Amino acid sequence: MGYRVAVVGATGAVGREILKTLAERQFPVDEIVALASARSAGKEVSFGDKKVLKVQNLETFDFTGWDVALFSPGGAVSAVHAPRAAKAGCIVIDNTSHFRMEPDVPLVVPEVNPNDVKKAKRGIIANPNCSTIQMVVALKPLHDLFTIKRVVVATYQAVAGAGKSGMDELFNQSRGSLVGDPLKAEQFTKQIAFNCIPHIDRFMDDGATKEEWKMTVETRKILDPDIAVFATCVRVPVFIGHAEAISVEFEEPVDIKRAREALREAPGVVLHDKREDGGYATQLEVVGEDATYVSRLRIDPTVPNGLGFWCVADNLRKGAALNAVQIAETMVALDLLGH
Ligand code: 11C
Repeated sequence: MGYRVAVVGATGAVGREILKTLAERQFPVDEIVALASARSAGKEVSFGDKKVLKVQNLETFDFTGWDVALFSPGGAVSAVHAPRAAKAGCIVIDNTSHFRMEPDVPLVVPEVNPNDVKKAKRGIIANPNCSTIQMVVALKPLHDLFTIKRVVVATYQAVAGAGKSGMDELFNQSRGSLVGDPLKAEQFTKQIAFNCIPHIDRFMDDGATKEEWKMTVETRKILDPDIAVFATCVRVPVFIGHAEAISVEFEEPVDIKRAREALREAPGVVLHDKREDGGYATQLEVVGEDATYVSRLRIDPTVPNGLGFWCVADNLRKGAALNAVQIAETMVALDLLGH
């Protein structure tokens, strides 16, 4: 049996990646519709190699009879149209930050808390922030072994996290600085070409940015409310792929051999850690990959029960589209989708 599937925000970078991922993973689709703002209605988007979909207007679309909608249109649009779709009986998987911290909306990473999809009382499931997703995928097997107390993380986040305009700005500034053209900073607060900016999303009252706050509160909601997280989120001149340097303090003593074995076995994780020149994963190498890569695993002797590692993933894929599609797959496996 197949499903009637809507993709909302279908012309954006994540929307296109969702369509590609649904086709690649052969999600059981009976009918598929691509939706976006009135401005984009009539444009064409690809679904797999053979099919082209004409984008329809989200504003006037009736979700009655549709099984699942994967949303990535921006928070303000999801705020209006996700509840409208859910009310019509269509399960919503929302990629924006709008509903994530609402208590009756599960926040799901299928490798970590798959059964939380059963708690979708309002018919909405939230997809976490990209930098949180890859971190909790890597932390989960370690938490199961030694119980995490505290995490300190510094991120190295690609401009794709800021959408197509972020990628255009890095391209134009890089080109401009090499050929002597004037540089304009529009999307980012400072020049991003050949630079790193310790600022993603808006500032909060305590001096953290909202991206840093998201990493804290989302990790606690998905993995364990007792874990303390201190994050510093940095935008770097990389087009696609987020990297993170993660230091963890555990309740129990750490056995590095067991940590390695657990990471090797963990779903969604590839341990790529050879302790030699080039024996680690970098952003450029994981573009288009599904897994979260863990490298540079080592004991941190500066704290009791400490472990540090480097973690890399494709932020558009595991950080957004793939995780959303995996949530839909989880619902299919649990027989929670369809009428
Ligand atoms: C970035 N992580 O890299 C952001 C993008 O809450 O879904 C995703 C924002 C979100 O800029």
